Amino acid sequence: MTQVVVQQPTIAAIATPIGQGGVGVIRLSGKNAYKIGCQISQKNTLIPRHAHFAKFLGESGVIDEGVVIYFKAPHSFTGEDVVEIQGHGGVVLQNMLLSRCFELGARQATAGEFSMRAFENGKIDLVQAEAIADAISATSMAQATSAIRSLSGNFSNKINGLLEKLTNIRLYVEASIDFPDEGDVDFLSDGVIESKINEILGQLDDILATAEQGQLLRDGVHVVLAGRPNAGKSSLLNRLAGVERAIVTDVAGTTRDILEERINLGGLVIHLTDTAGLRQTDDKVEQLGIHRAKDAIHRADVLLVVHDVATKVDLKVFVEELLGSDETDRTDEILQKLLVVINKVDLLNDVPHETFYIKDQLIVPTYVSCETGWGIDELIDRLKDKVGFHPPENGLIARTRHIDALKRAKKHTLDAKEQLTVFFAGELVAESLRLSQQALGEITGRVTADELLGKIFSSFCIGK
Ligand SMILES: Nc1nc2c(ncn2[C@@H]2O[C@H](COP(=O)(O)OP(=O)(O)OP(=O)(O)O)[C@@H](O)[C@H]2O)c(=O)[nH]1
Ligand SMILES: [Mg+2]
Repeated sequence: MTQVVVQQPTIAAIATPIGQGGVGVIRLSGKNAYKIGCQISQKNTLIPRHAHFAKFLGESGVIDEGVVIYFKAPHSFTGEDVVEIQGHGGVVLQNMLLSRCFELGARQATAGEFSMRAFENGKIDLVQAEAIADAISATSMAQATSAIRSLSGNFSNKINGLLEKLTNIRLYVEASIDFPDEGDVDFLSDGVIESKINEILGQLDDILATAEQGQLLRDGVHVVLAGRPNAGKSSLLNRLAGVERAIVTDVAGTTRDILEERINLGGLVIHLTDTAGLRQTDDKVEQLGIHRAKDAIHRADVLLVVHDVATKVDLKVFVEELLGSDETDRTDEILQKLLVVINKVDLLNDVPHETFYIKDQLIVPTYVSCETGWGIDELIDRLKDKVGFHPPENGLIARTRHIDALKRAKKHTLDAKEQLTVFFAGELVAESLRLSQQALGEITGRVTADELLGKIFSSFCIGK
């Protein structure tokens, strides 16, 4: 049976990047897309999925020539009638063609509106829609391939598999509530439900672990460099970035403002912030810089404290001072995200291996030389360990909202297990499993608030 799609008012947008290119594509979707496509390309009919060569006609003559393709509903990206007009990739030509589409009744598509329609018409689920945006904005190969795997349905299939299992257990539980005396078996205590719940918990943990890696892959981590003036913070940023991005001099207090650089460390994207060296100073500009540095330190996922191996100042004292200067006492929080780097080991004959304790935490510094590059690979490995970045072979892209929903699903499933094994409360088991299902359904969009949809699709580019 052919799916019936209610076609909405026609939208149009330039689907290729604005600029100069061999080809530029205008995309139309909606109830008049076919009619507008025929008018512009001067055709009486367009055969679905055929490339028709055409001269594109404007009000006062031919605008451009190229290829027009018609995708008949529901066999199109949006599920509606879609027409793609492929002309030359010039800004003026593309805008003239787009204006012509508007004259013929289409309106400008808003950001993500094509994908929103694809979602509404059941062509893709929410995870896949997000994966499109992530694939387009990917800045590393790992991000791109993971996004395409999510787009192909790998992530959605895992969620749908779990949803199906939850439905089955709910049926079993509901049956045991409705027919408590059926046969000789007491459904609630025969162990079947418990083992099925355990199976789901195991799978939830697996998906959660994959999703957490996927979120790290997508969003990266915020790493902040802090330390005394001249320790080599800016030199470390330059070394990790592979370009001379920050100014480096032997003048203490060189960096005044904070500077952020996005760096790809073998798949892990870090947003690295260089800061002003921390010291007592009367210089107004430097004071402001130090204030900003402290703000950045609190916002960091990982704090790299850089120390000059040759300085007389004791590193332990410095770190303790840094922690002590925090009025709100987030010492433990800062200790958690702390990595200590001792720089300039090229100035020594032997690299020391000193460790020390702050509170009860053992601090094992990483020794490096920003000048020669010695120890930098080890630092990168330790950074990855610190944030738990170990992406699996077939990773998937994921977002914070997915992880939040997975965690809620896990909590409700654990509740279900408790109601079953501790309280033997069949109704409450069923209710917790329903809540777990609801949380999982939010991921693919089976149960989703309109407000969330608006938020997701508005972050897309126009034309997608
Ligand atoms: N020998 C040696 N010198 C280094 C190394 N790394 C940095 N330096 C030198 O140390 C000095 C300070 O380096 P910066 O990177 O500007 O130090 P910073 O921590 O950013 O300093 P401020 O911006 O003033 O806080 C410069 O003269 C660098 O050339 C290193 O590994 N070995
Ligand atoms: Mg600096």
